[in-house]
Amino acid sequence: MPASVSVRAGYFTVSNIGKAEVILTHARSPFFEKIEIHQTNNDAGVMSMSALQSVVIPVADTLHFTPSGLHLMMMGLNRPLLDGAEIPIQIFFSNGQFVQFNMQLKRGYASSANHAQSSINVCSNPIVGIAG
Ligand SMILES: [Cu+2]
Repeated sequence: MPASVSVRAGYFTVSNIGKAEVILTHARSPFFEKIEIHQTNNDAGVMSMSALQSVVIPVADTLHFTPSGLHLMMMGLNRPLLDGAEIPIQIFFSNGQFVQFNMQLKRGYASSANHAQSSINVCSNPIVGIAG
């Protein structure tokens, strides 16, 4: 498997269903060496992306990780995966809480030019809630 195929983009939706703001700080999966939180930027049609240290989720707000915005950059896939495979992932918050869920590997979910490597296989949209 070529190295370039070991990078995936991860998409999901998370809602703050609690009474206090929460701050998403990082994500982990046993299937990947490293996961970063990325933001896709569209500067007059020029696409780029930047890594974020954290993302604030206000009370009652919902954060959408999508191909055109926030996404997880999942690097260093350490095992072969087939379409439809369940990928366990944990997302962590600054208050010590974390949420665990599975993402499903999907093929052909169009991605931005910056993520050409990840357009082969990416993850679909589990919806999770966090109580602040
Ligand atoms: Cu990225």
